[in-house]
Amino acid sequence: MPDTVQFHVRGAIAEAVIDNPPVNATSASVRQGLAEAIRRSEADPAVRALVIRCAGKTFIAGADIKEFGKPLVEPGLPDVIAMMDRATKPIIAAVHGTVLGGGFEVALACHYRIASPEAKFGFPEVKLGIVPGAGGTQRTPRLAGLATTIRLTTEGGQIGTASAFAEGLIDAIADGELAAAALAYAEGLVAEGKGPRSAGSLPMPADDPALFEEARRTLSRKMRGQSAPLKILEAIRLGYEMDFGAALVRELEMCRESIAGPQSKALRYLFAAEREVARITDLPADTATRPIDRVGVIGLGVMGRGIVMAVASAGLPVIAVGLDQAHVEAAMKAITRMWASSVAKGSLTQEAMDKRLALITTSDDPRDLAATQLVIEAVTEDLAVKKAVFATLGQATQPGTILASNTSFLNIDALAEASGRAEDVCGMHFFNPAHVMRLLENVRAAKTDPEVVATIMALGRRIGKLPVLSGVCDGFIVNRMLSKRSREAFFLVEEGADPALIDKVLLSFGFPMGPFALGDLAGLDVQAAARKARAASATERELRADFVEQMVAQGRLGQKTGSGWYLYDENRKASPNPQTGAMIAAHAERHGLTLRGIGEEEIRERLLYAMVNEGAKLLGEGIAPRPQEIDIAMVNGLGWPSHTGGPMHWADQIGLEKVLAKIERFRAEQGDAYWTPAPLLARYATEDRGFAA
Ligand code: 3H9
Repeated sequence: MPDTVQFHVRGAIAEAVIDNPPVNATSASVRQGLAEAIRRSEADPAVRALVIRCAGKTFIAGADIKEFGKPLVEPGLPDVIAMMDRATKPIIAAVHGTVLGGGFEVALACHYRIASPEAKFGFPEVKLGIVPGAGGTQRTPRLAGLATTIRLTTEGGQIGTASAFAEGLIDAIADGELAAAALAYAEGLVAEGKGPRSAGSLPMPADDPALFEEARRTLSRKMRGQSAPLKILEAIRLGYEMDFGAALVRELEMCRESIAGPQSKALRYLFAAEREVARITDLPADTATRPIDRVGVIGLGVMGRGIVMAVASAGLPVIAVGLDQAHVEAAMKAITRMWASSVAKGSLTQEAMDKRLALITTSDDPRDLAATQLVIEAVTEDLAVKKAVFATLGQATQPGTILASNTSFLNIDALAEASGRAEDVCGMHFFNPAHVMRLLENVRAAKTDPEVVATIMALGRRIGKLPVLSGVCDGFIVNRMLSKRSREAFFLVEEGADPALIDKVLLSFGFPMGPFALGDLAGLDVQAAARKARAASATERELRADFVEQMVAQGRLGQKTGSGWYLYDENRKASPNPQTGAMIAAHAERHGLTLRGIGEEEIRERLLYAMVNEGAKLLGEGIAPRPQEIDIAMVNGLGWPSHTGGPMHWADQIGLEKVLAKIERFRAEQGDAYWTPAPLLARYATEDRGFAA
């Protein structure tokens, strides 16, 4: 037997115990071990049944992702599963932890399933752009029906043991220790003379084409541009088109095709990148973290409130400090209202809401922050105001208390100096709404202590965020890259592109929204204020493209006034706004500009390559440690479509030489100020390599 699978016989019951840390993936040695265990159990006349279970924290969490793209080492998982189908003695899966993907498929191919009460079941393949390949799309409908199968396989969510039992996906729930319960269960089966049985011999549930059609429509909208969800629907339908055996063969082919495709490659890259960005390259793994058991938040506007909610939701006590009592009360009212609406919707229990509220204490005196080990500042975005707050915090808190700013654009080094304790100062840039958005840009300033960096990275994960480390620059990773897209979007409009076409191009690329629909949603007054704040560093051409200011002057603030780039009805449904075309034409005439028709390809490339080029600058300047940080930040902060892997991975797939050639063309047409290639991009293009080597 290979090291990763132990085989014992206890009386009439054989046991195969998989031990392949960290998540008991079905790596080659596990597949070999399972095959050998089945062979031995079949060959041993004393054995009447075989139990398959796992050591460690989980049952098999899926196929081994690290083997994808490499030559297959025999036997494949479907071969092992075929052995189970042919077995003459009952095989029982005893499952705990996360029973996912290929692991769930192994369990479903076993003849009986017993689960510990806390187990979770799911098919996360879709999140990796993969069609399940070891019978998941064929056995699940036969056991649990179509609706459950479609939901589990196309959305990639998980269900608990109780639901799995109710849906017919497991046969028993372990009472007490799983190994002992499984042994007793197997002995019971033997005593009752129960033999093997295969879900494959059950009939498919009655076909329901309307259900498939509805799923197709929903998935095309919710997972726009992704091919796996629709392929999975096709795979489920195989059960109606051919017999079980033939359907398994075709399902496996579809699985392999999906793994070989660019979307799965991109999604697997992001899976690894998400884990990679937790490891800071120049920070020794044993860097100490500072204990945090109480967090302070100062400034209780929209961002401050969201941060308070995020911290309290994670079970950490938080002191919320506002400007005065009226601000504090308004903030607490807003927080209570938001959680109450979650309770009303059923996504939060009243008990959990009460617990969270009990973790929040309030004050209008920064001196109360002395009781915290981390203060997150979220006061108004004004350097003088923030400097004053940091000077106060430097005095009001103990040395060693981490002082983090939630600024989006201001210089954290300046705040660090103002505090008098620069080594304790860093950035923690949350995204709005802060209690919902996963991305957190943690910012290391010039003098930030390594322990502070390690602490905020760990704390970010503790409060359920996805922290990415950035250096100090104007806008950090996401806003700095986004500002280049906004610039190009306004320039394209000035040159003649229809804003609705620009939005459509990004929507079809896979973004949830285009820049103009987004502007209308966020509020054009908000956008105008942001443009004003940054006017000093803007070029003449950027200032001239003042559409937002023009609309604000006319009282067109976007969705909230029913008119912006688009018109909105009382349900906020958008339609074309004739005033927009008129504004663009008048603008062109006023400035003597000639409008031209601009095709979708140019629109896409100018918007997206502007971001790629800026990403290359961030890398070259060392602001972003690796392309992974940029890709994770852009996918989770801006909604860059995950199935393209993020801007840097996407550019790598196109080829940096091609990207550079286009950037050079835009430079010739648009000028050096906007399109000088990042030196790193130019160098990598000539070295014929990508950002990710
Ligand atoms: C599949 O099954 C296809 C079949 O249908 C077809 C077969 C023919 N393989 O997430 P964590 C590593 S597709 C290899 O931090 P957690 C991970 O990289 C697969 N390695 O822990 C990390 O390594 P490192 C379907 C894997 O406790 C370490 O384990 N299955 C795999 O927060 C810890 O991971 C999935 O998609 C894997 N399958 O969460 C499951 N999974 O420390 C994906 C994890 O070096 N996995 N690793 O960075 C998960 O969802 C979570 O990892 C899990 C644990 C919930 C299991």
